[in-house]
Amino acid sequence: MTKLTLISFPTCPYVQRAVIALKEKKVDFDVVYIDLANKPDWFLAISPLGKVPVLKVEREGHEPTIVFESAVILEYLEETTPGRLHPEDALERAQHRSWIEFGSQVLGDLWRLSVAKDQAELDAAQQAVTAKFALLENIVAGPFFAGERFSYVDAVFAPAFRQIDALETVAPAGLTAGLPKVSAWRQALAARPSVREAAPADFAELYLQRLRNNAAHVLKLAA
Ligand SMILES: N[C@@H](CCC(=O)N[C@@H](CS)C(=O)NCC(=O)O)C(=O)O
Repeated sequence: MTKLTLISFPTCPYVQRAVIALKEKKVDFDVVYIDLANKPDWFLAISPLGKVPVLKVEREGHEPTIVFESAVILEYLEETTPGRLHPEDALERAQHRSWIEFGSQVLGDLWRLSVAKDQAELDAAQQAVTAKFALLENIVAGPFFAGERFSYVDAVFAPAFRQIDALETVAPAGLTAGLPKVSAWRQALAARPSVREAAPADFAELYLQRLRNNAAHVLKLAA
């Protein structure tokens, strides 16, 4: 019997990837939230990069083991738990891993968008996001990334779309405007139970509060 504990932060999009995967695979796990602004010593002792998510794996007869980096956690879960979220074919699997990395870059762009202090920084981040979604418009099969089957690429993009949903409640930026396939994908992901359950109900408020605390330029565009 293996016990899994996910060390988490409520609004972290990388944590959400792991939560979505665990829920899709119907695997039991515990969650421990930490305050990233005041990281506890026990966390710093087990987390080499000081970042969440961290997965603590406790197997009978073994010392607890730490797995860090969300993409690595997803791979570990794929190899050890039922329910396939990667394609069977090695080349397709490699492509999905490439798009997972692309998803991380989108999160980086969204981070830059959320901390932009002026219009020039905001424009640059916004253009980086829209250019990546424009590229995806030609790749997404629909309703999910690779068709009917939900995959890890979906688990990776769902938290990015959740951030955009929150952002667009106050400062419509049209980040997926004019992209029908990406927009439909965004809607399909928002409706998926594992995605809905992967973040707190007040996610949008928590996310926007962080933007307010950072005096984010994007909020100044709000009507
Ligand atoms: N590459 C990492 C990124 C994780 C990450 O950036 N987590 C953020 C929260 S969303 C974090 O823990 N930041 C704390 C810090 O950098 O001090 C992953 O995929 O797991």
